[in-house]
Amino acid sequence: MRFDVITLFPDLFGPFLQQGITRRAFESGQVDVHLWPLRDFADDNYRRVDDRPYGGGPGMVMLVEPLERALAAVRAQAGAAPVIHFSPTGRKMDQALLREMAGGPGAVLLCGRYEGIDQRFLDRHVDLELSLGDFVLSGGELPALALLDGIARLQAGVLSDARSHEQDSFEDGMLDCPHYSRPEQLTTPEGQNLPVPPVLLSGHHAQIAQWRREQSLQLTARRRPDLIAVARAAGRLSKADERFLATLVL
Ligand code: 9WO
Repeated sequence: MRFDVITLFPDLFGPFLQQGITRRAFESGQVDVHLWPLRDFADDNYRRVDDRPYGGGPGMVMLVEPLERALAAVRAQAGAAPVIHFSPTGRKMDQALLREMAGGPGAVLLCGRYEGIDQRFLDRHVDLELSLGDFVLSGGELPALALLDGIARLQAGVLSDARSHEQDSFEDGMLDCPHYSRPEQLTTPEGQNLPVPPVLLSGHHAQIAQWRREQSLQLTARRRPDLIAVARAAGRLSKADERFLATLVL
């Protein structure tokens, strides 16, 4: 799958894509990322890609023409993948969307800066607007990296244990259970002893699976009751899940 990133700050991408487990997806070419520095598509000696907003007001607006030249260059190499723009006005990015995209052809990722992009470019070329949440950043680069990271780790062979993302929060619509590792007893500086939940040391795989499911259900019911309602409506809660949820005092 191929991603073409149009950005004023291509240097932000390299270091991130070259670190950690997702590096494998990028180095193996499973996820092929091409960076398109927008300034290369300016048409004047000052490499201008922005100008003042009509109607006045603060800040600068990204110009249509350099963006159209950049997109034409992408199209000449990459074909007709959908164009994604990152903005708080977009559809909330979620794990279902990442799963869907992880099996697809890729996309053109358009990273805005300054006050934003001339609306005429957005109207003509953007297929999908994605939001990470109700907050404002200084550019679309971090949301683009978040999408690339989320998709890279879903590629076959990227996680060392193939089943590792079946346990992730949201893969089954629930929040992930808590995790513990050594030591078995943690002594805090205040002299408290914090043991690992005993069931995890028991070796009873069925009991461990049940404990983890119940921890997931409890955490989800407390923090994200909206996700419980969705899972229930979709028929993804078992009778045992419902019995356990009925015992909870939230
Ligand atoms: C910013 C903005 C703020 C409030 C309502 C709508 C908005 N749209 C944009 C916008 O498209 N901004 C461009 C991209 C240019 C300035 C930096 N940009 C940006 C994207 N800031 N914050 C985001 C973003 C993207 C996805 N999820 C959260 C924030």
